[in-house]
Amino acid sequence: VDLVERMLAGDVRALARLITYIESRHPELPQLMEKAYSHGGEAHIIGITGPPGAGKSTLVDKMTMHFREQGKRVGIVAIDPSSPFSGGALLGDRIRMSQHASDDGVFIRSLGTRGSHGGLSLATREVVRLLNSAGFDIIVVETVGVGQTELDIMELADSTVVVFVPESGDTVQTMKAGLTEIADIFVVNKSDREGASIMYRELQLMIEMANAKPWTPRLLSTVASKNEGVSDLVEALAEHQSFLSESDIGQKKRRAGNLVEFIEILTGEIGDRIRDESAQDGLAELIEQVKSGKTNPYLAALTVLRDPVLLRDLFAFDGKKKDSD
Ligand SMILES: Nc1nc2c(ncn2[C@@H]2O[C@H](COP(=O)(O)OP(=O)(O)OP(=O)(O)O)[C@@H](O)[C@H]2O)c(=O)[nH]1
Ligand SMILES: [Mg+2]
Repeated sequence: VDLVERMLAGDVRALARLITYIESRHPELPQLMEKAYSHGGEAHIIGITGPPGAGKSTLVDKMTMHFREQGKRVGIVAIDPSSPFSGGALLGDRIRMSQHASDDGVFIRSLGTRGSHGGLSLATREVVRLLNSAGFDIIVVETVGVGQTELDIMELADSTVVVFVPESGDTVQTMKAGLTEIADIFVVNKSDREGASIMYRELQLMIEMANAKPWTPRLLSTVASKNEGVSDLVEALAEHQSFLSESDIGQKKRRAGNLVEFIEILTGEIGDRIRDESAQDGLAELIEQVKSGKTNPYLAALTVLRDPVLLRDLFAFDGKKKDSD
């Protein structure tokens, strides 16, 4: 029985192994992913982002408790775009160490940038897809930061939660435009701290000014460490999920996401092919010229796009690339 079949049958170790394949861009990944894809799940994909130390993992931990009470299986992917580490070293720790560690209805994994040739955003998409195929009902993607990378990664979520703390006023100022576009729910965590109500009002004003329709972003206060306000968050997420299925927004998001995924897979594969030193003849020559600076990369790209033979070589795929690592 192969890895995908074992994963589909609920084998968590097979799932973990497949995620390692994603990180190392294993040569057989496209075929394996293709197989996993034919078992599409219907998970609610939740993105959660915010500044370092805002309490995201603590929130996810408490949310997971609520979801488990509802009998839902939860997959959690913690992403740190600045970390080369993976496999659960950093972000996942807070959750890993908690009560969920021994619960087989909860799967936790961290992703760093290591080996993610195709980009962290594609790797994340693929991991989420695997968790979906493996039958998790809720998939949470935690990323640290509120920069462009995080916003890109969050595109794959059905519902996006942006977490702030009383001291993140400056972040809100600099991120204003981007935030209202991606956040479905704003959370002011650490509301037990001074300045929480100022932060709350600032966000409230921003939401009112943005006047977003048909979904007006929700605004909630939480004290994650004390499990306060977390059930409201879980409820708001369920509301947003219903909104998505009742309006055509959910479908539009998925359509756009599917297209991005297709483009990322294809460009990722082409990139791998080019890095792979087994490229033949004309293509290998061109690659060498680009590397050495004899041909400028734009000219090289145009050359490939205009030359049916080079294009054919580039796309010729036998599924057995040499390992480029
Ligand atoms: N006072 C207070 N502390 C909190 C609250 N929520 C979390 N914390 C604490 O804040 C610290 C950071 O919490 P994490 O959950 O690791 O935060 P994070 O956003 O996941 O951090 P990174 O993943 O490193 O960006 C921990 O010491 C938590 O115990 C809260 O509501 N109030
Ligand atoms: Mg964290």
